[in-house]
Amino acid sequence: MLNQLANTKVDRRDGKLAMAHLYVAFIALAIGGLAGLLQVLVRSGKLELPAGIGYYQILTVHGVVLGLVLTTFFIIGFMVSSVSKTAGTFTARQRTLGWIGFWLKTIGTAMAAVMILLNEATVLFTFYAPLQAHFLFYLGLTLVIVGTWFDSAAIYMKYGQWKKANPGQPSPLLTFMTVITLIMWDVATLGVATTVLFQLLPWSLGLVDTVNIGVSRALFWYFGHPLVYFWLLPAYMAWYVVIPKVIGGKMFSDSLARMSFILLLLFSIPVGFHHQLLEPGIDPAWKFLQVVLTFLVVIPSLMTAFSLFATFESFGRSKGAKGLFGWVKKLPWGDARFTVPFIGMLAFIPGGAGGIVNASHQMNQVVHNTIWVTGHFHLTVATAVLLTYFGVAYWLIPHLTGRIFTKKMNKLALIQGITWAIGMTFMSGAMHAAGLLGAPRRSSFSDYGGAAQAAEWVPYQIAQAVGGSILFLSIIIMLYIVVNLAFFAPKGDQEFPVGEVADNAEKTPMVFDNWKLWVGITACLILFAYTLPLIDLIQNAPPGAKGFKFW
Ligand code: HAS
Ligand code: CU
Repeated sequence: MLNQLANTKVDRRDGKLAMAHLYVAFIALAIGGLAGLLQVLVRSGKLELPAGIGYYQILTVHGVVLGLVLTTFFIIGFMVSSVSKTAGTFTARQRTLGWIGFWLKTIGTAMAAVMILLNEATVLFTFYAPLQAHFLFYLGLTLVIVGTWFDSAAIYMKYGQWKKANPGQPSPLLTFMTVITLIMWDVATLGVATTVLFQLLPWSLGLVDTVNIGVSRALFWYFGHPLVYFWLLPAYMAWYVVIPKVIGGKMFSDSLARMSFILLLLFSIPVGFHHQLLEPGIDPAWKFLQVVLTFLVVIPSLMTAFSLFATFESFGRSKGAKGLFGWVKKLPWGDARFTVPFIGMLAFIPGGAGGIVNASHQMNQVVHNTIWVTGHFHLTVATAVLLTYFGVAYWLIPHLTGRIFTKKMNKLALIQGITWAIGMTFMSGAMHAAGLLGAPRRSSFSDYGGAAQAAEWVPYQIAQAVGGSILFLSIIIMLYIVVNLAFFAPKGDQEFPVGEVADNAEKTPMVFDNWKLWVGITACLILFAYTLPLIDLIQNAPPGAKGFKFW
């Protein structure tokens, strides 16, 4: 009875929808990776961009295409596959919604990309006011977001259908995690949609002259922090559910996994002020409250770390490992589906620790707007998350295209993961160090009029260029693997690994599927953390800002 409707293989039609998303994701990787290479070279002082192309234009391409496009498309592709596999094939209507979502996102992406390439939207991926882009850039981003609402609708409908067919059963774990992640996303995107529709679009169209920057940034970060968890949670789906099966072990606990996702839903949103700790116009008491909530959102990540260690250790011991760390040797290091995401997990230890530094109000003064922050998010999203996505792609693409992940590709994939680790150690390490020496983020090369302090940063910028070049090489290897898995690998049946819970694990309580409860608490926390400061930002606003184009 359990998992009625579940599939052994993702349905071919659902697989097409998922693959369409993955193609866009990996095209984005190619473009964004090239932009990244150019940036580190410019910033080392060794390269000048030809043909009037600006550093900040390339930086905008890099951030938008990798931070927003690659992630969103990969995530939706992975979610569609996970839900189709664990809750059953989508109905024709649900799949149509999915395709509408795909095309809205793709058209929106193309609009935003064209505007950036025309140098009409050099506003970086955070598109902070008062930098003002062409209205088609904002409209494009809006379409991307509306597209994801269609995707969510399709998945919620599928979930509802599963619940109806399986009354009184806890939903399949991957489907449950997908639904939570999308609820978080949908609630969060209300913030960015509000600032884009009611502030940035009318202002860029010239319907109004000025914009309230404080409100716009607060609404952006109300979305911006859950955005980073929207990237992370699909990686957690793979860590909790896929990896245990890949190594041949069992999940530590189904309930603990659900609990940590619930906590991530509750605490991911009312914490945006930790990106605005040094901005005026927000009372320190509200900043403090959101810092406290930020420390609460660290807890589910620590639970995840605990649960992963437990999975790895119990697997190793079941294979006869002795001593405190003997189990490490029993893990399947030769399997890229495990090792590459594992490198990601390792990177998340310093990445998460850096996040805790950032969130600590006083220490934020040391690192804010320095390249330390860039180092932080290259460990988190560009290593922990991305290497996990790569590790998923190794089996998901062949699963969907009816091919197999060969030994030869596995070997290349291991090289890919290792080169990434080396490149990122150089690049992110140098970014953290230079940041502590005060090197700014979002900045092209400059010797700042020969200032002694700026000279100190140069060796680190060269180390960044070395690391960035190694990372670019790693991207080329990845793209080669993707093309192989999509078009050339031998035909066969590649497994979609879904872990099972250890035998002695407890029964999953039904309360986890009680959405009224969780969405209700989420809404209360958000209203508590944001209502008064937003009223304050509106009522006591300085005069609005006109638009600036610095490029
Ligand atoms: Fe962050 C800025 C705070 C997590 C991404 N962050 C950013 C920006 C990005 C980003 C993109 O408070 C820049 C935005 C911009 O453009 O301005 N971040 C945090 C905190 C966490 C955190 C407290 N960030 C992330 C994740 C991201 C991400 C995840 C992407 C995916 N971040 C900040 C703050 C700023 C910020 C401030 C603003 C800075 C400023 O001033 O501008 C936490 O959620 C982190 C919790 C994580 C842990 C780690 C748990 C470890 C695990 C791995 C276990 C490993 C195993 C393997 C089991 C506590 C789960 C080991 C096995 C062996 C055998 C050894
Ligand atoms: Cu954040």
